[in-house]
Amino acid sequence: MKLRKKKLVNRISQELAHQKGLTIEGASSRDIYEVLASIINESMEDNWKATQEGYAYGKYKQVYYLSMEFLIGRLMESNLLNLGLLDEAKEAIRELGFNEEEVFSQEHDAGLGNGGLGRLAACFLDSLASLQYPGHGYGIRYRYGLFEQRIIHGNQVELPDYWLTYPYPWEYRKEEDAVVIHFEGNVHIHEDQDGNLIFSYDQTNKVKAIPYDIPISGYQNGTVNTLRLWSAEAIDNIGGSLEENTTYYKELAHQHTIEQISGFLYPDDSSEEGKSLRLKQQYFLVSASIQSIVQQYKQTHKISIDRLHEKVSIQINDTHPSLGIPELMRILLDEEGLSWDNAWKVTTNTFAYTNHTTLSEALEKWPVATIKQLMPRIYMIIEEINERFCQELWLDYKHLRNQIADMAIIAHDTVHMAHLAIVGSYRVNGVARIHTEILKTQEMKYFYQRFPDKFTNKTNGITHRRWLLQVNPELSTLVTDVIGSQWIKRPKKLISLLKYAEDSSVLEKLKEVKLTNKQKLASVIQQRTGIMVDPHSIFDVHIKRLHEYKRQLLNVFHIIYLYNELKDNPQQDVIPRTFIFAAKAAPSYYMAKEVIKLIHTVASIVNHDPDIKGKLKVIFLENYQVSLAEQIIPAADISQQISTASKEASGTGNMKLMMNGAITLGTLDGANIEIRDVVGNDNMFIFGLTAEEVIEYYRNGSYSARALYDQDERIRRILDQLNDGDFGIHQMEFKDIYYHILSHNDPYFVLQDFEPYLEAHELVERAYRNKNKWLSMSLTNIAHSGKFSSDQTIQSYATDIWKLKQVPIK
Ligand code: 26V
Repeated sequence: MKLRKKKLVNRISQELAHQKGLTIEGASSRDIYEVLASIINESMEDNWKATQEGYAYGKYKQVYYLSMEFLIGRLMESNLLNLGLLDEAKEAIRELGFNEEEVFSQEHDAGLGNGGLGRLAACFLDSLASLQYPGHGYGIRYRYGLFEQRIIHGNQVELPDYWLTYPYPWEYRKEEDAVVIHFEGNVHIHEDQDGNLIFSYDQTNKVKAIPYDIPISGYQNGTVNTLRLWSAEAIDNIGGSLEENTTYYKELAHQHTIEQISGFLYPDDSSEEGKSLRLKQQYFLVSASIQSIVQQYKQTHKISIDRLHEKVSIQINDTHPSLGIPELMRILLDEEGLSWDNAWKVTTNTFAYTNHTTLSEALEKWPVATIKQLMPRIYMIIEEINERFCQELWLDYKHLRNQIADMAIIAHDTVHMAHLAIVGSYRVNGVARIHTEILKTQEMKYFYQRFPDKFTNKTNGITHRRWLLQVNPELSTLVTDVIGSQWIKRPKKLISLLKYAEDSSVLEKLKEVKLTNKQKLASVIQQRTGIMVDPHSIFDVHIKRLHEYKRQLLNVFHIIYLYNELKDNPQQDVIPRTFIFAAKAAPSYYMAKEVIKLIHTVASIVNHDPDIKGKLKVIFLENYQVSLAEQIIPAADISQQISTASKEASGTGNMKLMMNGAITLGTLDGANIEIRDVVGNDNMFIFGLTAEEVIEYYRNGSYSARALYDQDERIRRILDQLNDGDFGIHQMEFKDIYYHILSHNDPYFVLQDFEPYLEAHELVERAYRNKNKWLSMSLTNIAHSGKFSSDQTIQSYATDIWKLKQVPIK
């Protein structure tokens, strides 16, 4: 360790001089960051090459994970960790007179995702490499990631996230692997001598896709896989016709339009505007990726293209890349000359589809006209797929016409992407057990009846290397001291911690670790908000995208209730609580933004009220992103996972928080159910309606928010306070929330779950008073969290869906 640290210190000094002509004294944290990144890259290069050669030489089957989002966050620490150099690097940085956090935070988060779906993709890449599976990511190199959130007077304001101000050190532009994508144009059909139909296109708008490759290293195992992100560029350089000014400007405008394709990441947004650009992005991603996959297949395997599926699986992350299905068909039919039946066999044995939500507003549908105009040949293929599928259905379901209409890919001038994805894939998976069951019995029930073997569950997971080893070094050291270090490679070994659930010396150390982490977060909070919080208070954490179904509003109602109680009875003996929120709302999601404003308004009242005497604090940390989550999670006591049952497909924040010893306060939804399976009711706080009850309410329509308002005076008081403007700057400030709940009949059952939620909170407080019991619960959660490592999840995808072999690197 000493030696390697010394070497690193010397290397950094040398490279500073060599690359930048600087001495240590003259260097900034930025300089150290850049130089260290170049050293890390050099250490990965040989392994990256060896990994690619190994895959090609052994002709192993490869999996490609296609996703519109990869929320990878920062890479310096995880690369160091994987190279086995993290501790040495931290020491070297300190020895050079710098602060490691300052150096690591020079890296702008790569925020190329909205939330869970994008972060899952990033965790999967980590596990694929760490398990030595040949698995690569394909995505878009957006110039602007998810917006930066600022809060001004309690309101969310969105700023562009320009993350490429400084050169991004982890990417390699691969000019030689560029491909061309065709949009629009005309399709011509001819017959060859044998009477086969031949399709050709002209007058298309061509866009060049340039790949930027990012190395994805495995944990201390030599494997380095690739995340390939595509950037859109115009094909012809400007300047060919300088004499003619109009052409020059036209050309510039044209170039600008093309570059827009990889211009920015769309927020999860209900808005209709700019939709066709989003569709262009999707086709851009899949066309570039599939061309690249086919090229690599041809270079590696000297077998014919009709065996592609033996060597390639393509996983599509939600329906966003589902145009990959007709795109592969197009390549096989028009470029490789396969027959329809042959091409369809290959395609449907290559694609597998993961569904991440059952929210109807999030299920993708595109107008026929848009697809037809932007990608006419692709539309023809979708039409043919639909035609053949409906004919098949017709044979079996003549008597069930409605069912055919419900399953059609094209209906009412709309293309249903989920139907295309199911029909074109050999496996369809949900992301938690309950979610998969809901797909099978509700949302996709006809498809399940027709293709029962396609459907499978793959409960999500998170990489324990980033979410425990890297972000919580104090806890990791404690765990390793107690049970040894095997858990790092085999997360299920964490279960050995259970033996220490009653061991007071271990529990005492766990208490110290949590307190240290809470003190650290308290100082982050102080720096960012100016508010002092008490590290001995309960840190009650609710961090995720802001959405009505995630019910941040229920949390706020409870805070208002506690505030009211304390105002009525200031002498009450309560354990001080710090409620911590972080969440971005989609820019055009009005209700979500109102909730953000409400949190801030309640915070400013509660935090400044002298009667409260610090018994309650409400903190909202702005600009939630991976690096902020990494600071909050190790310090959490309570993990709020309170979605309306049946709505949260899985959740992954629940797993991260559990792994760091937080105790879940949650509904029986998503993966919370599977967390309960392992830790039991004694080690978490479960409350509220079940998914069956929620679905039944929707079905029979018997729910009445108004009745609850009339019956429960606590609820009435809170809602009236919103309507009367008690929490607003002006009267009726939050009347929209009030009306939304009462006149839309509280679609997410906030009022129905209010009382059970209060009771659960009382249990939390009671449990927290018994410190040893609490610590024992916390340790039990950590012990069981190995089940939710993405290593487990990837292992299951690899054996059941992809049929992959592990490839040790020489
Ligand atoms: C999209 C939209 C678009 C329209 C407006 C409402 C809305 C709401 C949500 C979404 C995102 C859907 C996809 C997604 O991010 N799903 C998340 O995937 C995670 C990984 O599987 C999973 O843990 C989360 O439960 C699930 O919400």
